[in-house]
Amino acid sequence: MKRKSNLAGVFCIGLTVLFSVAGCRKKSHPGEPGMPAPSSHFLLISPGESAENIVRKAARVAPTPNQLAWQEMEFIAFTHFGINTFTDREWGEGTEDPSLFNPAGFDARQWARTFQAAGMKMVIVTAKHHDGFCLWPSRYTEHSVKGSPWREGKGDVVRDVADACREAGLKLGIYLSPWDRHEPTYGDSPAYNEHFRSQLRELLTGYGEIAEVWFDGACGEGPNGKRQEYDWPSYYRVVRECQPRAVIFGMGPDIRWVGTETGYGRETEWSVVPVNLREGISNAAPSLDNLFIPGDMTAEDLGSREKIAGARALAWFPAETDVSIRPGWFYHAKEDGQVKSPQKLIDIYFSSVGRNGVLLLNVPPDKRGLIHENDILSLIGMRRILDKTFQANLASGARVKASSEKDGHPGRAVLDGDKQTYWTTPERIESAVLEFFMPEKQTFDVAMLQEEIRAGQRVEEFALEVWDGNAWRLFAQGTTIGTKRLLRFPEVTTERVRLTITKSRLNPALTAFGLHKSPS
Ligand code: FUL
Repeated sequence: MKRKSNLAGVFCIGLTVLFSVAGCRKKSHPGEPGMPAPSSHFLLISPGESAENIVRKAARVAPTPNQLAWQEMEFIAFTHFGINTFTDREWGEGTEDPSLFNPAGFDARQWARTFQAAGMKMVIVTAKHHDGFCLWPSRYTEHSVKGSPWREGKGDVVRDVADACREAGLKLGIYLSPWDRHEPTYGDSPAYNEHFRSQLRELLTGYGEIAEVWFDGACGEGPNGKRQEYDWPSYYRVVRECQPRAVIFGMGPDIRWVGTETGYGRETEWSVVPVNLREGISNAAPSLDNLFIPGDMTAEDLGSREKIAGARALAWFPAETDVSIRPGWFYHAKEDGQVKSPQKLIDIYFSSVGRNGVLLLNVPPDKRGLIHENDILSLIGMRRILDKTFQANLASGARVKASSEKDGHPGRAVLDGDKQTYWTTPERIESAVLEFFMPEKQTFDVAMLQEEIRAGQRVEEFALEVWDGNAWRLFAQGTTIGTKRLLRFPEVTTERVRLTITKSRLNPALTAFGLHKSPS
């Protein structure tokens, strides 16, 4: 997903937002005294609203249950696989002969085993990339596995991946490129939109539950020289109808592209951001899927107070950080020596999952139809480091003293390992301190914080300090927290730490705090 300027012509890029559903309702949240009920995942700002009011409203925008489930996955796999795997290209022309596709050792269970062992929770498969070649035997084109020698044209990659994922307890996502360089109707907008919806429906009805639908923004000129106008709202309707629990990425309204393909998200990553709406809407319960206009979400600052002050509408639109384990998205033998090392993957994990994003790591299967040994080694190496780092929360035995806590939401809730409990302060107390007294000295170099995002994303600035016997000494600080914030710093040894929330949009609510030691 990136801004493109190239061969086939002009590309419409974009991302953006929108939703409609009501905010999530859960017994310990809305309506509780002192804890403002989260509103919806989307809201309109009236002309003339004060900046202060907008900030408070923004802090109450909350994820939908689908978005929440997606955020909790944290780490997911992308598999770019298709005709490009056999032509050694990144973007096919659409003229490739399907007979080139022949992954003789194809084994989706090997993919699923690898991803499961790496701690990933979902696999997103490129059912159709820009070249139009379909990994499933679509009824709507001959340009697919049907025309390949693989399994004598009777194979179905999507089916095998779906079955293997189910067996391994992984969720399944689908990448279906709207840009199709093979399909003759592409560029004849109504006809191609119908074709695209048909393919989408095929995938969303034939393979069990689909948890994410990945819409890229690439939009090249068709062979007939005509530009395709994608009918996004009609695509969303197909997804909502066929897979009501799926989230729509990119050009859809549920999840945004983080804005880079490096694997590094923003230091300050807001899940609540301004969104563009079509004109002419009324304030009466608008259907956001219909109003959403994909837009450019690549700016460095998307959700600061300054940005939201001028917004017409705000939405919960969290970041997905996609990156490939190799230089390319597709497999190329010449890149076998350029697989990212476990240390590099760890750095990416801290800069994506640890910066309020979900990490979508691409691991492209090779010509055999298998995940390459080098990629497996890196993934396993990464997993070992993560497991060792996070196996124990060194703060877990601490006594917790809060500068302020609301009834039923004590400071120690951040250490109980229970996602359903959280610490919060009474309303209007927007800066607060949690002090941790550990029974004995601990040595750590990683801190982990999680906000109770079901109540919204609120924290704007925090600091971590250690008591050195005479005074407090700062050892780490950050801005946003969101779903998860990870910080690394030089080793600290102490039995006393304090966390200060210095700035928050509403009373802060934290569900977890951890101190960890990475393996040396
Ligand atoms: C981009 C595509 O053009 C690349 O080929 C790749 O699929 C990447 C994830 O998205 O926009």
